[in-house]
Amino acid sequence: MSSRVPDEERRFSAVYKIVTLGEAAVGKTSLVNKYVTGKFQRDYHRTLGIDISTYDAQIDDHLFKLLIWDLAGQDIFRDLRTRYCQGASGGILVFDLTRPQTIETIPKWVEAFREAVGPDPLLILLGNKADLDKQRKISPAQGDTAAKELGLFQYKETSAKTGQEVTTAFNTLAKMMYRHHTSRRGPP
Ligand code: G3D
Ligand code: MG
Repeated sequence: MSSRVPDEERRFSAVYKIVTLGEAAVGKTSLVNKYVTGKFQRDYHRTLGIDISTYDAQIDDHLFKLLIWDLAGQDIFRDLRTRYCQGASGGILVFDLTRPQTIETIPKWVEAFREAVGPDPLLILLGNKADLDKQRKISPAQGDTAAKELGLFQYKETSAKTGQEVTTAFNTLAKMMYRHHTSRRGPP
């Protein structure tokens, strides 16, 4: 007798769309790959379009279906950025700790998300490539301040290469989305 439960019979606590946001080559795709497969993906194809990874995340007592949207084209119009975010419950907002210019454009991604989703965005800010310690240009305090100024709920330093904080970051976001949606629904 197989213990495999068919997908349609599983009890999901919720299904969420998550978007990745941030400049080119900060590590968005690598972070998603690390989270969904546990492996660091070294193949980098500069393709255009959107990849959607579907991932069943068991977090504490809940099983969530996460639809992780990952946008390959970076230099996109404001209108497309907003449409990409539509229907998202949350997002990971990524910059590269070794390239200060990638944190400077974070506000425009937050604005696109707010425009599409609402004034209270469930975005987690990630300073990625924490393994490249010698090339680091952004301090933990600078990342923290940026997240606070933009009204984001948390800042974390990650590495898609070593796996540092990757699972924690996505799981924290999933838990925040769940808390947010259940508290908004109110008592039965
Ligand atoms: P993007 O999806 O944001 O455009 P990618 O970024 O995930 O494609 O990553 C861009 C490059 O950064 C890739 O290198 C990738 O291997 C590297 N990278 C991503 N995350 C990390 C990290 O945490 N640490 C280190 N050291 N490198 C990382 P290549 O050379 O393939 O272009
Ligand atoms: Mg990518």
